[in-house]
Amino acid sequence: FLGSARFTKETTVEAIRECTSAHLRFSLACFPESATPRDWWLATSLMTRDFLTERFLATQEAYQKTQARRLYYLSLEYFLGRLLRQNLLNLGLWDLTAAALKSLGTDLEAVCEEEGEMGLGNGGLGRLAACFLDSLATLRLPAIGYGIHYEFGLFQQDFAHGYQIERPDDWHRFGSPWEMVHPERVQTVHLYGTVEHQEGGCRWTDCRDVLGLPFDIPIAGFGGNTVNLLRLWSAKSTREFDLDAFNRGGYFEAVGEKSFCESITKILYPNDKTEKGKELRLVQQYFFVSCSLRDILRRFEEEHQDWNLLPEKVVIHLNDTHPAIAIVELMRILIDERRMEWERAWDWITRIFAYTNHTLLPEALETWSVSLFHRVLPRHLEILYEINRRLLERVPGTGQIPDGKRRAISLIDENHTKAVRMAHLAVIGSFSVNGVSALHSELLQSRLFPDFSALFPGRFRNVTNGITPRVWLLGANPLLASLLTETLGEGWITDLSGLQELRKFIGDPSFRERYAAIKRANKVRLSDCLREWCGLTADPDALFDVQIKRIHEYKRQHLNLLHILWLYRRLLENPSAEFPPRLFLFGGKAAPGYDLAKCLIKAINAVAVRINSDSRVYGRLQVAFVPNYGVTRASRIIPAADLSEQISTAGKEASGTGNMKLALNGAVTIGTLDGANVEIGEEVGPENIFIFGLTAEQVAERVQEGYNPWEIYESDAELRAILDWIGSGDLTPGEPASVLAPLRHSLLEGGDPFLVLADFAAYLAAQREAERAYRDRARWLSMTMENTASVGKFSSDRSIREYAEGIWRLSSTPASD
Ligand code: DL6
Repeated sequence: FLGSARFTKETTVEAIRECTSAHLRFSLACFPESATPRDWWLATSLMTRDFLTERFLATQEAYQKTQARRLYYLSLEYFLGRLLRQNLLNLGLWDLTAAALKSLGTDLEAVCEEEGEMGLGNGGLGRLAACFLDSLATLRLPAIGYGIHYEFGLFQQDFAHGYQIERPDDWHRFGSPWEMVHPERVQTVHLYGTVEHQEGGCRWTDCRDVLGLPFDIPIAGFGGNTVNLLRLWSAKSTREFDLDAFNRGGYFEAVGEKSFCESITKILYPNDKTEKGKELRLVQQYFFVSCSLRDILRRFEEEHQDWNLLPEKVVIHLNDTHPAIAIVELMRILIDERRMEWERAWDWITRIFAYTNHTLLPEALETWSVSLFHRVLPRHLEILYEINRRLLERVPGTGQIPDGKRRAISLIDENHTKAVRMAHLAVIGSFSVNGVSALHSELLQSRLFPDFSALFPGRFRNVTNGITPRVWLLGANPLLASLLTETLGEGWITDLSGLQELRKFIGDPSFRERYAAIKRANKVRLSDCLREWCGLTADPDALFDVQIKRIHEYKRQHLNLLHILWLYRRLLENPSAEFPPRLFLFGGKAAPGYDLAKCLIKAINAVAVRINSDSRVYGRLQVAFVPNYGVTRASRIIPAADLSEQISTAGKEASGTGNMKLALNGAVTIGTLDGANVEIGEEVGPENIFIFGLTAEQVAERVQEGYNPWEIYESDAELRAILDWIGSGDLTPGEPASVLAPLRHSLLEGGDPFLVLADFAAYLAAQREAERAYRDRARWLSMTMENTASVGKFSSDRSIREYAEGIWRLSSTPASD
């Protein structure tokens, strides 16, 4: 409905109004007078999509004309959040649209609130993929993201009596204005079956076939020149309905195949670290990888006559091991379908694939039992064995029995039941393997893959994660964004290192006052939200101490909780103790099957109820657990935070990206030397961060020596009292005393696997230091401004530039205006 209006600098309010009104009338069949807020959101989104589509076509034309080398980013997760605000900001149409809607009697901010979020991801990994898509388009890089069109995203979280309740996330129930379905690009995927070896090749037969239907979502870069594509596959049955079975009287049999197929993309697995041995998960992975590879090859062949150009024109990135089966699938296509020689095919593979590892946690390293793998992908298992045979040939060994090294690097783990190690496959099939922070990349080589690192020197590197400033500053913190633009110009939006210039203003009283007023306003805004989200009346002048992330033992929400209880006890013992008023704010979901994480949620909620209703600490201490934490709530919380809790056990958090978002918005970090905290510390300087606790090396040493949490328990009376209190049942009146006992148990009898007690004293000291700094208002303000000014490195534009130049060899390919 754009009519003659095109996306240019001259796009007018009038054009936007007409296009929105036309969608209201012709796409939604409704009159403006009777339009609901949702109708306005839909019409505004469809108007925005028209502009996106116009730029999308121009972008694809530019890529095709230049026959650009393309990146194909494979990720099982994309945590996009809401899209309307971000698309309008990136297209530069926010103000015009606000004016257009106002003239139609509607408020754009309110319209944006109508949007649900696209939660097709668990946490950091999926959100990183979303930030990367934004940066790829902003840097005008020829790229396509591929993933799964889950019918249900990450579960919605509620609390009942402090316990986590999960509800399905039915985000797609009424469709989405952002996507376009392309039935003409459907792909067929084969699963199960058997392999027949014949002369001249082999046949994979008797398979179950599933269709992959693509849903396309446009991804706008900032400035609107480039709009890239995110293609998400939805599984459909080849036979919607078996009429013969139905006629025989079997209704369920008649729809059985359909429901099997559709179950494949029904739901995002809600676990962010482990998902062992689930057949459906392996099927999900293979399904989206197979659809994507066929689509990639089709695109290549439409553009190029010469098949030999494939490794020159195509680079495929594996976002963690989830899509690593792509290595074997492409190998199968090359040798079985394209009849290439093994050596040549493998040479191509190791020029096409690159892999990012996102975790060192052993339980998160994917393996598939050989028997399951064989059942689902029999031909792939054969190929995998051959890849392994050739790999092991490279390692000196003795006869048939693999020596320690061969065992260590083998694609097959023979220690328990035989299992395929997907991380090993990803490493040997890729020309580049990277970790996501300097520390993590170093540990990847020294601890996780020492043998591969010796075998393939030069393959390993680091690319520290980043976040997009368009979402996490321009979109989430409009007041600060305006101040920055007014002070420094717009450059920071695409070159975040430009924030360094802010240092010149840190001593300027009027700038300081404005910066402080913005933080205060954001805290007031969050306080309003907290009333709505959890019925809490927060004090905007309290220190907002924020820990927002998935609930996991290694992230140590319990360390935070122990400190809260310590503070509570202190205040009760000594009501005149000098502490600034504090609000401790938590947000995050626990995997539904992760009992201890759920117990932690219950514990935090129980402590919140106790403290918030205790008049003795009224006005001094509050605790809030924001339910259903996701991208949308994060963008309200982050701009209002004072202190950012990044307190994982050193060596366990690969990078973290919440740490970057919070620092950029002026929160000061209290954290361990883990993941990207190390680099944040280097950028902001030791005087602007509170670092505490054991280093990764010291953690390893303590464990090696035989760490015993009971020794700390015995020697620290205060800590002992807190742990016993948690185990006593006193915090959960009316419920069995055992409700929170697992928490105490894990820290003592359970051996405290994440060394919470070992870091407790150091954490306490760092907290006291943070309070001292906060009470000195001038010092604190300088610290927060220093944080904003210093973290330009953590823009995802910088990460993507490093990938594009150092790994993908991609060139910026602008579309014509
Ligand atoms: O790289 C993105 C993000 C990191 O910032 C987190 O530190 C890391 O925990 C997370 N990793 C995962 C791994 N899941 N699996 N597999 O989510 O990646």
